[in-house]
Amino acid sequence: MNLQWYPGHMTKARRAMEESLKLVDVIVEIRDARLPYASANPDLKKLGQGKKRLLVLNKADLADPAVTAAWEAFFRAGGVEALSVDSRSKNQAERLRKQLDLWAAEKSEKDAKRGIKNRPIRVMVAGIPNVGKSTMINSLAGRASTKTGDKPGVTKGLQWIRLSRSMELMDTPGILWPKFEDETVGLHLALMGAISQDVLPLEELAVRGIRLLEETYPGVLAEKYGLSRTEAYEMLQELAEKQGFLKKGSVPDTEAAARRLLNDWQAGRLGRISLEKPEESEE
Ligand SMILES: Nc1nc2c(ncn2[C@@H]2O[C@H](COP(=O)(O)OP(=O)(O)OP(=O)(O)O)[C@@H](O)[C@H]2O)c(=O)[nH]1
Ligand SMILES: [Mg+2]
Repeated sequence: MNLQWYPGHMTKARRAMEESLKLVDVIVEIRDARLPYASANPDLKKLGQGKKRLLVLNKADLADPAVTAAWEAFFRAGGVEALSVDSRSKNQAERLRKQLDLWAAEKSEKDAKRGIKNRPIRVMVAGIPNVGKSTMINSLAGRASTKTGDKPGVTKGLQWIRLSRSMELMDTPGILWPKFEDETVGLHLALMGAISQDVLPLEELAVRGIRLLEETYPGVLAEKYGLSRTEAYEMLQELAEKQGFLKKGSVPDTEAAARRLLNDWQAGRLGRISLEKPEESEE
């Protein structure tokens, strides 16, 4: 699998983010709780050196709760503040707000000691495409202050949002690194819709997804769709037949089946599934 995907707006966004980093006190890195390893942006760790860093495992409502708890423990053991949330929920966003408020208060105290006029704490919200950055900001702000959408690449430029007199947030476009050296990373991102699915033939993506599911959550597809086959491509054909996705001459439309399967999976209709466990990855 050779995924080369780096739209022009990302190159621009990355440069603009590097520039703005000088102004920022805190980086909130949003990752997908279902794939905390693949959804990390290696750039951010580098760019964020010397700043406070908060790791958010978002879309936790779609991830396996036991696995998410293990990830939180894993990050905290490594000295990283980590929180898992469903960022569509205002209540859950509040937990994040508490941590940010704490840092804002610390900063204000420090500024006072040094006799500097206190300015609001500036927080950059960053992460890969479609992970929920804008949604998180809207929940924190209590209003639709930035555009969200169920596809990668919705936010195109940097945008400051004032939360209160003591805090400003910056929404950023999702960025990825130009090339996936690690094939599994690309596969996991494509499966969860973080990168455009056009980069791979849909059926190939679904077949690989089925194999992963069968390894980690065996029987989940048989149960959901009433499948009896066990080979991945045959399962896709059977799914097409069951759903009535047929082409001319009653040939199963495996592409339509693949689309259905991936949509169901991404939307959580196969249950709460995590693709990555901490012991299999390094931070
Ligand atoms: N189930 C679930 N869906 C979420 C959560 N957070 C965001 N979403 C959905 O994920 C999709 C992407 O959300 P956005 O906030 O636009 O993502 P983004 O990271 O700003 O994306 P870009 O601007 O394209 O980089 C939207 O359909 C949201 O409703 C969450 O915690 N749980
Ligand atoms: Mg956005």
